[in-house]
Amino acid sequence: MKYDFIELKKRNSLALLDLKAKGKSIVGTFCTYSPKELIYAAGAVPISLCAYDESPINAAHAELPRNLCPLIKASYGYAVTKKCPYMNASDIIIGETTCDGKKKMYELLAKHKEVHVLELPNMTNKRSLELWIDEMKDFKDYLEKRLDVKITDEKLKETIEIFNEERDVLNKLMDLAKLDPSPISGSEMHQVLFASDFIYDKKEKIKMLCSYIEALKQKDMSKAKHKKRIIITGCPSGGVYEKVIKQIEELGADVVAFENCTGTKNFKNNISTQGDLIENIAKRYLKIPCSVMYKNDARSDIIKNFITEYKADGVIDIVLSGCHTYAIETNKIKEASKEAGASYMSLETDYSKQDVGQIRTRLEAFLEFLD
Ligand code: BJ8
Repeated sequence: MKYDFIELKKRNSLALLDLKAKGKSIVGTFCTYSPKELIYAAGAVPISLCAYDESPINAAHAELPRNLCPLIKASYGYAVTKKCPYMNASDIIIGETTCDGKKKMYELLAKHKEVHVLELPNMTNKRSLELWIDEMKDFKDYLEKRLDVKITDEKLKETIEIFNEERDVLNKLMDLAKLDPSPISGSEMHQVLFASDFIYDKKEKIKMLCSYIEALKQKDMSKAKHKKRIIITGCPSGGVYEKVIKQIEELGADVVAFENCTGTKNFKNNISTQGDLIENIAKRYLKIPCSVMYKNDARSDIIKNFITEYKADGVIDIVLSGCHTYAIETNKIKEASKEAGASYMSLETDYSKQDVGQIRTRLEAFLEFLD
């Protein structure tokens, strides 16, 4: 069996356009806080619209400041250029009130597409949870009316079970990297996790992931050598994969875990199928340890645990230029890393190729220091 997730992603994208032509609704999302279970249970296909490519950025500059985060500019640039098939195919776009840049971008995006904004609270206390539960209820009502469907408890439970299964499998995949040497490289893992968001056929994906995990477990690692072990944290890494993840590997180290939205923020914590399902969905999503939250202490605890569990030597914190919340959290993550016995480096970058050499030099120095 060939484990080509990129090929599967391509096949799914083509099939997606077919489904769209047959009347299936496509719901674009920009953030891990989007409760995809509700979209699925409404019979629609959720598709990630975060752009990881420099090419559409110029088109956004007429309306967005140059010093804004590249992810926001590139995503909006695609709405302007109409060159992203996923953006073009989206009937509705879901936005959340996360960082200021995204919030203001959604206002502009409404000129191009129907945008439904979820009011994500800034904290995770009891009152915030109540607000978020109400948002989930309103979102369910909105989807039912807009798509003319009924999201029954039965359908929602079934969908939650599929998503829980998918999260379990993705966790198992990343758990493999706890082995030293790891049978899966960071770039393989990144490729699978990244493609994963674009494969809407969950059953096919889960099946392929399970056999991929089995094959990795059987891999002969007797001649593999120990390498320095790195955890990636911070902003989504899709747009800087080549210059960060690939270069770390070229320099002889291993990336063993992704504590970001390409990685565990996307698949930690399952949803209970007992009791009030909407409440359970709200609880799961509010646990995501994103820097946009006031007092986001959970992220430091996760980093400390990861350093122990993955036997990591270093933590590399990716900060996309203009991302204030992740930039401000760098000191906290540095302290947490040191406390758990790992070296730390924050890496501010964007989607351009201008700093590839500079990043390589910094990575080289950091990895050398680990020896
Ligand atoms: S849950 S990380 S997807 S908000 S990098 S656009 S925060 S200025 S991508 Fe994010 Fe949701 Fe959090 Fe994940 Fe703003 Fe920062 Fe840019 Fe960001």
